[in-house]
Amino acid sequence: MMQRMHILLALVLLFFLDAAAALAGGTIEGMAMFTSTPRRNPLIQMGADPNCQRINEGKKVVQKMVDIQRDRSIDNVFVHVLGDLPAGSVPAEPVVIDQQGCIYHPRVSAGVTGQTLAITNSDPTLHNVHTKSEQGNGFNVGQPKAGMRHEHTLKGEEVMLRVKCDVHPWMTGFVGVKKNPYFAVTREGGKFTIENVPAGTYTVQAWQERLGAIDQEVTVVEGETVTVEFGFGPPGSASLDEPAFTLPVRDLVVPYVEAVASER
Ligand SMILES: [Cu+2]
Repeated sequence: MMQRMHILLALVLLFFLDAAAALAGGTIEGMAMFTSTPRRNPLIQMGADPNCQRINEGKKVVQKMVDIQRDRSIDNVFVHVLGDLPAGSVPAEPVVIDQQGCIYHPRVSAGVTGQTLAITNSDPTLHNVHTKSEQGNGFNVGQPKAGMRHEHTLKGEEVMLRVKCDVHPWMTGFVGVKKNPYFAVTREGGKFTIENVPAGTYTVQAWQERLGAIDQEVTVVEGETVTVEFGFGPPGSASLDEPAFTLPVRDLVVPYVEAVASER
């Protein structure tokens, strides 16, 4: 009798676990690709700060305005689901941007409102972290030593919050700030995954600092994975009128994949 009860209980438990999994929604995964002829990203001249130059001795540091890979996939693209979605809980772990070699790592990151954005300095030189925001995400902090850390609680939604350094004009970073957790940044071959999305039809947007933003309609089915590919053309061809970050045209030279491959 007792044994039968146990089996029954186990079955009931299994039923509820199944139901919980089903309520977890669906998954959106995919890639960001460059569909045109890649151009070489410009090299950064760090002569303005001998410390930065010394840290990067013997290295060629590239301004990765388009973080294109050999297979033309694009990393550091911010992908997010548009519309009103449930906020969910705020992750305890911060979004971390490290200043290393006088560059922001990662160049593009993302977090939810209420989450901590931590900026750390791994360089033995002065950085001045400066953001401008009308959504409460503005701050301006000097970090003269390695090991320093500044924390900011992300306040309002913002696509995108730009991070700059007043000492080193080439330093550029972006943070996507959203109220809900349905976003990702493409990594390791332009790939992204957004999990536990409530079933429904959405507009999903992929944002790239120079190539603009692309919207695609996506239908998420409970318990299933939908795949979406974002194909970016050259600057100016996507829906964003102006690139968020502009360098002089003379810096954008040398077409072809070989050039892209050689800087990696
Ligand atoms: Cu700096």
